[in-house]
Amino acid sequence: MHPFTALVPAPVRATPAEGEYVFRRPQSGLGLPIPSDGEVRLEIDPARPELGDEGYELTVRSDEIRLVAQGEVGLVHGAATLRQLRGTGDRVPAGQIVDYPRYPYRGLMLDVARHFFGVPDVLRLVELAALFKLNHLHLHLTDDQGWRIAIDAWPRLHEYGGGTEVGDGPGGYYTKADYTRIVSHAARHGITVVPEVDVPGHTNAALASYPELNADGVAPPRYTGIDVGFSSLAVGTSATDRFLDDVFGELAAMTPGPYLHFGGDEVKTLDAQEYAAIVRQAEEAVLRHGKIPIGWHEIAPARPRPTTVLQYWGIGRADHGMAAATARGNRVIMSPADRAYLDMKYDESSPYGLAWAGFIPTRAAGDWDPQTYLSDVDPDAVLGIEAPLWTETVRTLDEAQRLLMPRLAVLAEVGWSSAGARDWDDLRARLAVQASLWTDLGIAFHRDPDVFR
Ligand code: TNX
Repeated sequence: MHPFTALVPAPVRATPAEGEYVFRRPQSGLGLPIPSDGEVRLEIDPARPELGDEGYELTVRSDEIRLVAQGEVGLVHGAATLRQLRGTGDRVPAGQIVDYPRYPYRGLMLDVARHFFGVPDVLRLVELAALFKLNHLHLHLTDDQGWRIAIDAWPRLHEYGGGTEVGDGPGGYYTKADYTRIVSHAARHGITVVPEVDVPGHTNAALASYPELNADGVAPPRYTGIDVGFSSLAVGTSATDRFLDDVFGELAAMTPGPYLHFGGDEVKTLDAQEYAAIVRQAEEAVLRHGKIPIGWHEIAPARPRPTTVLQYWGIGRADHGMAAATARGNRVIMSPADRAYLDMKYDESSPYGLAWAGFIPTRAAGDWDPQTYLSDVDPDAVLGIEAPLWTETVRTLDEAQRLLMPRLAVLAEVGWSSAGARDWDDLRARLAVQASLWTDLGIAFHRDPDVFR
């Protein structure tokens, strides 16, 4: 297979030419974001509108490699392409690639609440995401089982609420310095961090830390099981008011990216009015601190503002109010659980993962179109896609990688490459070529028998 035709995601246009470039220096590791060894000529040219914010033009000749983009992020994506082209060797075939994404939002979500993942693991996953040109890392920072981010005004959240996880592990949390390290590593890889503090449900770790956040004023014990839906912040109290304002305020202050996710999913203990009231309060708190709110699709009936982004996680094409919401102006990030939930098992033999949305073999992860998965949603309202990795059953980086790979690469292609271009036999062949690079880089992956025959 010619390396130009083995890229994942597939580029917009790739034109091979005669000859090849031979690298003078060996490359170890991912070598992203941007090659700094002087072997690649980098050019920022703001007068290339056809490339957009994230596109790039890569030209390889026997005497030179040249990468042009309108900005840094385009150079980073071009570097990812070059890394894949080079693979495990020291040469790249000549020719030109012009490339840009289909959707502006292409994300990976990591649940660090059910099981905690330390900074080095997160940095590694940033590099993995960047190899496939993803541009957002959504960190699910809080849940019933643990609170993972230091909040100065409410220190027991992380000091006490951070001390558990699913099972009997020690949990953990990120200091503000840790979080900043993640944000800057991500930025160097063209990735924007989207922090999520999930409210009003999935809050047992907070409720256990501060009695005044509970409707009855009594702190429950900490929780290490995997049930959902049983916890909620008290509605309409001054403590909840202060909590939302302080937490989203501090989170906004440490987050350079435009988005802040406030959750909103799976609340079973509030009635519709109470739920709508607290969702709007959370939304206002995010807006007050200058960020664009994102919420899970359950917030749609609470009539969020049109600027608020909804994250769809339904299955079987159930609409969950998305058609109406997009008609009102809301935009949607598509994470259909039967395609994009990478915590689902591949098949019955997967040693970890859940199966409530069905098995997701690698092929199924690529077998959908974000534009038409929900038939009544305005196609222009689709901001992009995100692949969530929930970690109820996932404890280590190795396990995380085996659930992600190769499906993360496939979902990255769903978000980047044009619709209709995807043919399973072709994609499978490209994944098989890329897998030797993954092995070389120490990236663990699942040997899905459909892909690796
Ligand atoms: C649903 S997706 C949840 C999570 C679970 C996940 C497990 C969503 C917004 N809520 O709390 O971890 O399923 O697959």
